[in-house]
Amino acid sequence: MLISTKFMTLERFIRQQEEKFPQATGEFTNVLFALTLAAKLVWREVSKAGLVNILGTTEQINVSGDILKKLDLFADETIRRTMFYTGHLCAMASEESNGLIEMPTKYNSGKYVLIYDPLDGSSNIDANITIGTIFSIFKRVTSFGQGNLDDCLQPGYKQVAAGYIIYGTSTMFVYTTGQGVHGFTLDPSVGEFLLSNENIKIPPKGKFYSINEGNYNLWDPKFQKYINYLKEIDKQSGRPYSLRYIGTMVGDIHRTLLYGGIFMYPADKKNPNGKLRLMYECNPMSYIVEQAGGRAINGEKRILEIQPDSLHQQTPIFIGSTEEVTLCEKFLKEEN
Ligand code: AHM
Ligand code: MG
Repeated sequence: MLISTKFMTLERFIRQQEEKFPQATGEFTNVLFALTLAAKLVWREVSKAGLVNILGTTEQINVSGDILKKLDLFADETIRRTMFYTGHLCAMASEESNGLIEMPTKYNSGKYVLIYDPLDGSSNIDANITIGTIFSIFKRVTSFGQGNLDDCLQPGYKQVAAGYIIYGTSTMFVYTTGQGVHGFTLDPSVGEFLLSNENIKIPPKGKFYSINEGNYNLWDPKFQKYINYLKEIDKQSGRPYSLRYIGTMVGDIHRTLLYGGIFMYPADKKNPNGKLRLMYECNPMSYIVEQAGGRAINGEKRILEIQPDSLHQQTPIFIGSTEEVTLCEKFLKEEN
């Protein structure tokens, strides 16, 4: 029978993926369903951010007397509340919280762990520039009851799903469960994410590099040499590359995924361990990029192989098209 994919909703797609695993209990599917709801709730607020006065301080009062929240705190709370009651999670951690999120007792003994960055690119919120939500899901390692830090601090290759929601010219939900990367675009008129980019593959090469080049003087000379190389004029090797930098990791990596190239946040004199967070940002984005056929390293090894020791740990990251990351790696290892 021919199955139509014309109106393949995200929920239908998730369900069809689940059917490939006869042993599936539906718990994982329900976690993903809850995430799609959280995404729509956050999108609703993000899309009216310019209309209602919810930007700025956390404690503004709106016309109806409600206390208004900053958008990133709103997103954090929305995701937390939506995910609390699935009953399928045992632990949650958010970039906005210091330690593990305290979960309601009746609902904290599920099989899965959710780690998320509620609103990435927070410095762009007030300027109507692309922002995003990132999530990462692990299976618990402890056997029962409430989850703990051991359940969270697993290397990225153990993720069972990862994804992001990008609030840009349109809103997209992009995710992987280890069977390729799939993108869904929100049709706001019906409130559904519809399949728009099935099985995304990152081009093996790309002419864009993406980095905060203002930090140039804080970088290691080997890395400076690599960036200088990208800017040299040499028609044959396609140089100079073009620079693109939004300052929202989700947006910069989404572009890299579709057009090819490399996104980097290296270590520097100010941030000796890099700036971006392994658990909330680098692991999920690396899982997605690898699933799309790209690479993600910290300069020495795969991001996904780093054994985390704390929730908020940072790491340098070089991520994108395979050939671009490999070229960067050569400079970092001074093989050039
Ligand atoms: P955030 O989670 O507080 O928004 O910070 C992370 C962001 C990334 O999205 C982005 O890639 C990076 O910080 C930009 O940093 P910089 O302003 O140093 O270039
Ligand atoms: Mg972030």
